[in-house]
Amino acid sequence: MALKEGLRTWKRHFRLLFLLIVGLSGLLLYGIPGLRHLEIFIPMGTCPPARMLLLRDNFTGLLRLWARPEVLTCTSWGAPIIWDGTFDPDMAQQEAIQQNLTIGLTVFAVGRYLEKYLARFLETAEQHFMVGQRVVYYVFTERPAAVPRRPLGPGRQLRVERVLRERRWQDVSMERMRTLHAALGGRLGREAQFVFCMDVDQYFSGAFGPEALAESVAQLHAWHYHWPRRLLPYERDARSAAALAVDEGDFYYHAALFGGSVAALRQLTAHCARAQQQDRARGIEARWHDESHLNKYFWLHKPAKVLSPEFCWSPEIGQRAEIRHPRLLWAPKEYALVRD
Ligand code: UD2
Repeated sequence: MALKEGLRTWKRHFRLLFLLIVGLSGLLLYGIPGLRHLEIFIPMGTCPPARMLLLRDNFTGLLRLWARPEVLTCTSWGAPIIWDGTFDPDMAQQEAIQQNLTIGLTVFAVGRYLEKYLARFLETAEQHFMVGQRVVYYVFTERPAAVPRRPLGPGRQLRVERVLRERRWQDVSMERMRTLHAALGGRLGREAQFVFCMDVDQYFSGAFGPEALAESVAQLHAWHYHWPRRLLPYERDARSAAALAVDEGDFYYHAALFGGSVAALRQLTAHCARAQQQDRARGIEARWHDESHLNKYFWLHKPAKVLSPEFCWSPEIGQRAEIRHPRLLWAPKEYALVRD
C-alpha cells in the first residue's frame, strides 16, 4: 500500500517537473524576451587548456583562446571558435595579403529583398568586409538592372548574375545551393580562392576580416548557441536527408553565413542541393530548408573554423556582455513585406 502511494507521489512530482521544464523551454523559446537572457547561464563548455595553448590558425597564427574564459573557444574536434580578443586582426590581414587572395562574397536578392536590403548590405560590406583585400561581390537576382551601382574601393568588383525567380520564398532560399554550386564551378571559382555566402537581410557593423577565413567556416546561430543539443531545431523527421537523431549534432549553425575554399564549398553545395532534391522527390521539405541541410552537412563534415555569434548577431536579442564586438547584424525581419 505504502509502496503504491509512494509510486503515485513520485509520478505526480515527475509530471510536475516535466511540465515545468516544457513550460520554461516554451517561455525561453517564444515568450518573455527578458527571460531569454537566462540562457547565458547554460554553460557552453570549456576548451581543454592543452588544446587552447596549441591551436594555430592559417591566417592568425597562434590563437589566444584563453583570452575569453567565459565562452567556448574550441570544438571537440580541435577547430577554433573565433571570438573577439582571441585573434590578431593585423596578422590575419598581413597573411591574406601575402597569400595574394581574392575573396568572394555571394548574396541573393530576389523579388522585394532587392530593394529592401541589398543597398545597405553592399554599402556596409564596403566599409567592413575584408577591407584592404581583393574582393569580388556576386549578386544573384532576377533583375540585374535594379542592382544599385556605387563606386567600389580599390581591388573590389561587383558581378551580377541573373537567376530565375522561384515562386515560393522557400524555394528561393533552397535553390541557392544549386546556383552557388554552378557559380563556384565557373567564373566565381576561378576568380576567388575563398568565398563567403550570406543572406541579404543583414548589414555589417564592424570589421569582418581574414581572421574569418579557413578551409570551411560555419557560423554559430545567435538564437541557439547556449542551448543543449537535444533542444536544437534540427530536422528530426527520419525520412528527410537532413535528419539528425537526438544524440547527433554539435552546434546549431546559421545558414545566413557560411564560407570556405572553393573546393570545400563545391562539396558543401553539392551535398545540400542533392539532399534537397532527394527530399523533394519524397514530397517532404526540411524544417529550416537549406539551413537544416547545412546543419546535417557540418555534422558529417566538421567545419575547420567556427565563428562566434559576434560575427552574425541578432539585435533583437539585445546586448550581452559576451557579445563584445558584433560584426554583422540581422536586419529586422519584415516577412509580410518581402515574402509573397
Ligand atoms: C532563415 C535563415 C536563412 C535560410 C532560411 C531558410 C536567418 C537570418 N536566415 O532565414 O539562411 O536558412 O531561414 O528557411 O535566420 N531570398 C531572396 N528572396 C526571397 C527569399 C529569400 O532573395 O524571396 C534570399 C535572401 O538573400 C534572404 C535569404 O534568401 O536573406 C534567406 O531567406 P529569408 O531571409 O527570408 O529567410 P529567413 O529569414 O527565415
